[in-house]
Amino acid sequence: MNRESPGRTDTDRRGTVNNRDCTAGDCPSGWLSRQDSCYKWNSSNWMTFDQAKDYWSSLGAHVLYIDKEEENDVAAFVLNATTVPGAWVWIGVNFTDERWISSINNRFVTYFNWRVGEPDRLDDQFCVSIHEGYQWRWSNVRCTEISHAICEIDM
Ligand SMILES: [Ca+2]
Repeated sequence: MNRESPGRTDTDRRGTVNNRDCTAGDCPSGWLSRQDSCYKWNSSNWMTFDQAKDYWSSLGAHVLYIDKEEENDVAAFVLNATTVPGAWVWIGVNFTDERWISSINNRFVTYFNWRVGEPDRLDDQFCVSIHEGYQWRWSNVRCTEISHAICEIDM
């Protein structure tokens, strides 16, 4: 499977986002502290879901995961502060064996925030991405789409 990103290069958005890097609270340098998590924006690349998952895992973190309603506000704050306007952003939810599970711990997802009309196309849209234009509500998309990613460390 082609995991490259046709039509976009790694440097397309670099520079645009470098000045949006997060400030640190109790988190490691370069991470944004918010409630019980630390967040870091990937300033270098657009990635497929698997690429994003592997990349953040290598940093000891995981793809942003929204597991309850209160986290919507946190996620919106973090995303509005860090992402390129108009960006699609992965969240850690996957469709497997007819169920939505967390990509972090494989548990069944119990909180959802789908936008109107989603999820659809459950035959090939197994990953979930969010977008400011839809108030950060969820859309299921193909995992090979190229999106931005925010990672999170639970403190
Ligand atoms: Ca969809």
